[in-house]
Amino acid sequence: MSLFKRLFGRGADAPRTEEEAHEEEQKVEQSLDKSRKGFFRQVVQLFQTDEPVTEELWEELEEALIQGDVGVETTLYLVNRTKDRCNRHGVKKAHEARDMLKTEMMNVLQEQAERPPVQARPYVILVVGVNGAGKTTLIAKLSQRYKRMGKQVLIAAGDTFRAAASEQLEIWAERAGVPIISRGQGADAGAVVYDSVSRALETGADVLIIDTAGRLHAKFNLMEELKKLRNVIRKRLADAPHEVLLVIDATTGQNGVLQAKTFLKAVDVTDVAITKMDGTGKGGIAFAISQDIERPIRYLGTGEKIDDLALFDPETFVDALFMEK
Ligand SMILES: Nc1nc2c(ncn2[C@@H]2O[C@H](COP(=O)(O)OP(=O)(O)OP(=O)(O)O)[C@@H](O)[C@H]2O)c(=O)[nH]1
Ligand SMILES: [Mg+2]
Repeated sequence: MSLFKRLFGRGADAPRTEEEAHEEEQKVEQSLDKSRKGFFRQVVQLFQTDEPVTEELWEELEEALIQGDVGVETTLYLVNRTKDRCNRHGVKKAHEARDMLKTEMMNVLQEQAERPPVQARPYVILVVGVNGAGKTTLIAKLSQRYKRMGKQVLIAAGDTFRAAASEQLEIWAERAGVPIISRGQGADAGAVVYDSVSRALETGADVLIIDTAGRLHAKFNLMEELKKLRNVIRKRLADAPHEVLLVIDATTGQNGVLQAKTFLKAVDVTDVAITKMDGTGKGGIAFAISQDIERPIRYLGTGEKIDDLALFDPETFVDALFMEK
């Protein structure tokens, strides 16, 4: 199936033409340059040969995957599933095992079934994640993306804690050409959020994207604040937020995944965005995230610029890792 067909209907910001889908594929491929040169080079080499499949091959695969931030548990799971698949299919040579591995890698990423797109207006997205994960940048990217798809977007500067956070988002809003509700540092985040939902309702906005803090003053609990914000949204719009997007920085490795897990319990995370894939040689983190966070990966951040964003597609991702370039 073509990438376009796979992405078609995946929500209001999915590519609408073959060309757009192809551009997106290229972004994913480029963002995995470092991983292909990094941890994945060895994996590809292991499965290029005519050599018989041996226990040693599996051990070396294990080592390479763990090096690539796939995580011990996910690595063992993946290797065992690949071994089983090879046995079932009577695979004897390393290069034949390659397709078995590819299939199981895709399966890991596909285990978290995609949510069917939710129809709502305004469609409210609450963006959460630890500080520096790339939330604000992602919001800029999403704003531009939805706007390009003909949607009327509003953004809310719900991070009122960090100095200059609102200004940073204001600059992005201007660049993307979308309106913003912002009251600057020190304002009550709940009030900003409440106002933004009201404004979205009044103006008939299609999409409202809400930024949140990644860190608060020691005397405030971030998770409690986020719950509060979610409740404020619900007061104004009972079925919102329609998407709670957890942003995870690919360069932070296993520790980043562990930190991200704390958000799962506090707010009902629906989807994950992995940022800075271009900045790591250990893109195996995507597999660990899929297994540990147990939410579909919806987006991939592929660079610092406003259009460095792709919808995450398991097949494209795995193909790009195996690509010879
Ligand atoms: N290379 C690369 N850099 C990124 C990407 N996404 C974000 N960044 C960079 O990561 C840094 C932090 O991004 P922000 O968007 O400010 O992160 P944040 O989560 O809003 O941070 P706080 O507001 O402090 O909680 C910035 O320097 C971004 O340019 C990406 O996909 N690739
Ligand atoms: Mg921010």
